[in-house]
Amino acid sequence: MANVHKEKSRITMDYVNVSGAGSASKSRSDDGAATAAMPGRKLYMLFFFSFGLLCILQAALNISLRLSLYGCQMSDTEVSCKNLTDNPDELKKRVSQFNHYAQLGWVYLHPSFYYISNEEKSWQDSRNYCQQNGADLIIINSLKEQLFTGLFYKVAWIGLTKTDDTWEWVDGTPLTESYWGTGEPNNLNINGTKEYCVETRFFDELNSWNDIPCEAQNVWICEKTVCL
Ligand SMILES: [Ca+2]
Ligand SMILES: [Ca+2]
Repeated sequence: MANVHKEKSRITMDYVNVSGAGSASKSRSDDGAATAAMPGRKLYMLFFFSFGLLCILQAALNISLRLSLYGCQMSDTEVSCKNLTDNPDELKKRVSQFNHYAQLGWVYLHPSFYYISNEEKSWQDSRNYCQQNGADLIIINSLKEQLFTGLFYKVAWIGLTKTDDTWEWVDGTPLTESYWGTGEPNNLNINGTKEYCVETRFFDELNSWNDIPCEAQNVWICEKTVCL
């Protein structure tokens, strides 16, 4: 009975401590053990609150870093593909485009359709053909795409030219990742013609590119990006 009474008394004092400073002062004088419990509880609460806040900050940091890294690795095409779901009208337009190029028999490798010609033309005439079909000469953005060009087993134009002594893709972006064949680009000057356009000559090798005069006749590869 004595133990029960003592426990009851302690509970009462805890309640009083919460109610006000005056009562707390009273409880300290009555029972030292009870008064020590409150600062401890506050410390625990502070600890758990701080720990929780730290976890949230860590999670936010992880997410922002992941987004930052992912964003760096994404090409403009992939970014536009990512944003596609935010725009229903754009999605409808892309579905229509997808059906169009699929019916034309172009080959699809996400996120683009490709066409390789049977006839041969100069680089510019080849580009004109692609543009007349709503596309352009292929821009090789990745290893996957480079390997893909080799699957046609043809020497073909790609959308890379030299402008002001700088290699540039048909969309105006500078060349960063390249797959030049051994000894290329060598800019051979045959009959005064510079090698300012690029073909995939060594198609059975990863590094297949060769610079060649733009007036040469080649088959060509068109690319049309359609994000779905
Ligand atoms: Ca591409
Ligand atoms: Ca060459």
